[in-house]
Amino acid sequence: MTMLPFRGMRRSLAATLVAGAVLAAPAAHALEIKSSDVHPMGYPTTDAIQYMGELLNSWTSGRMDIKIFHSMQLGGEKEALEQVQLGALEMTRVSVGVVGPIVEEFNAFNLPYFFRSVEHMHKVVDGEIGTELLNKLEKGGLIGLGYMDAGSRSFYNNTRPITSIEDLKGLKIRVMQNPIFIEMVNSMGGNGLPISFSELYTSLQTGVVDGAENNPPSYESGKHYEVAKYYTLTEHLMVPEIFVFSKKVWDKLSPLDQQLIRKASVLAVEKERELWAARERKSLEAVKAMGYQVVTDIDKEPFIKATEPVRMKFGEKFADLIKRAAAVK
Ligand code: BDP
Repeated sequence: MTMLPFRGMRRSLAATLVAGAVLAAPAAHALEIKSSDVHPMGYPTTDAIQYMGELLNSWTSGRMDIKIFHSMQLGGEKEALEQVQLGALEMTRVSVGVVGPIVEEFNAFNLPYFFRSVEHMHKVVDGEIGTELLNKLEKGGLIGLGYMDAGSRSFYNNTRPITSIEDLKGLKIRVMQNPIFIEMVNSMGGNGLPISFSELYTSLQTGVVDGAENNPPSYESGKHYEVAKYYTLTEHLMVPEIFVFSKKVWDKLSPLDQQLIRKASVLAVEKERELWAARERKSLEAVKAMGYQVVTDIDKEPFIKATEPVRMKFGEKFADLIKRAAAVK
């Protein structure tokens, strides 16, 4: 049996789990976990979930596996979450951006200019607060398995390069389906329009919107530069990714299978973060190399100032949570 590596301290626990899983294999049910993602294979999130499937497969001698429905085969993220809540789909990887409407505390992570740095974000999501929020997902029919990286989101459009906040004025900007992002864009002078990621390319192409906002890997991987050629590093959001399991299905799994999935999730997060760091560096370079214009030198202060009312309004309800997150050093 080929065994994939376990890391450090967790080795003995994982080895015990594996030994148990192998012994239990004949009696236990086969489990094919269907998991969706809007990104294609080769993207950090899809590759990390594939790795998770390989681990599960190896640990259970093929009894458990993950089948990935990538590239929006199952539509957008709102729909995927609904399917997972219903138990029609076992798992999905989505942006925390679309989780706010299910568990509103997640909107703390969706506030513009909230996290100070990637390190700060990691400390918050990997610490007490992150776990607390993952646990809250249960009331929405979801089991939170972990947070992956997604860098910072910036604006891009097909009308003009954004060199100051004034350039955003009047631009129709697609946002993820969550009211907080509509108000965020409006506060900066644009018009925020909530549209599913699965309809974004066409919306840009047909001029339903003038632009959108996302991290460099999504801009590059989705070929959005073809239809929105000006990218500006406003870095106004640092929204993590999340992957969730259906509580309906989870509750029927043996404690051992649940442990195996949890264990593989931890390793999938590590894998995604490694892949992310490399991909993020490459994406903007790739776009620039194709001759597209990227504005990197931008004064963020006016953007931070303009979005203050959004942080006030949406942050009011969980002021305590926000204070605790801000205090994380
Ligand atoms: C990307 C996220 C993806 C979201 C997408 C979006 O990886 O989960 O669906 O943004 O803007 O960065 O909808």
